[in-house]
Amino acid sequence: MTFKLPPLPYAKDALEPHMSAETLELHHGKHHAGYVETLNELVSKRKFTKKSLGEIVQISTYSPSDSTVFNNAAQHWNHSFFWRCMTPRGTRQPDGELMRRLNDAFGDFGTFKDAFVESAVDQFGSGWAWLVAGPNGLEIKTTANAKNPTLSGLHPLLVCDVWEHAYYLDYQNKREKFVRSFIEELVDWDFVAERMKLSGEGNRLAARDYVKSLTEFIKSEYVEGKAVEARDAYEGDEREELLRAEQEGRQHAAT
Ligand code: MN3
Repeated sequence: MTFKLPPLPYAKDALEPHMSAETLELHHGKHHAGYVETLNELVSKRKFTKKSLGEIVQISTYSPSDSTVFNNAAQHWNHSFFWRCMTPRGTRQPDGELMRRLNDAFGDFGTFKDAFVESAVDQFGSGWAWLVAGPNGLEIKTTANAKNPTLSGLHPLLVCDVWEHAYYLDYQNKREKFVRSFIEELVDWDFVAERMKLSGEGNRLAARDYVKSLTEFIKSEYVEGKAVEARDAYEGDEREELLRAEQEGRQHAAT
């Protein structure tokens, strides 16, 4: 599979003054494009040619010899997600179910925003600050370098890139000011709400698929074939006993 740099979902100058066209030009057009280019070079030479981006991220993370593949694949995933999290038509705050769940998890929206900024600032060195949905409800997580929360089975709803290349041109060393602008002015809360709906639907779909495949497996002749093979491996009295049990089982199933 050849990966492509996704186009930005807005014009390069659309996020000004909070994120400049110059930052997006370099961040999207050079940094992200570079990850995609390196990833394509690496996967063409390795065992990942038929895998999706999500699969490559999950598989390569466990393989020390594939750490460069992991870094470039995960950075492609993270950046593609990051661009979608922002909009020039920001609504400044979510509503409905998303707001209710943020209030449940953090007390109120202001407390959530402060906690998000604090976590992003506390992430030492390069990394990412996330809002995720998981078994404990909505939570803020940070990850270092290229890592992301899908590696721990969590469902990302929102991310802010806190590598220096994300903010140095516009905010210099003031990461806090950058993340504050991001959370106050740039977040596409409609996208975050869509992601949240998907996490519920995703779980239901996965559960439905699991039950379906299990039912098909049980109904398949494969299961019966294996039982017959196992029974025939016995000899003498033991085999007679198994045949009787099988006969009784069939009669029981028929009634
Ligand atoms: Mn970046």
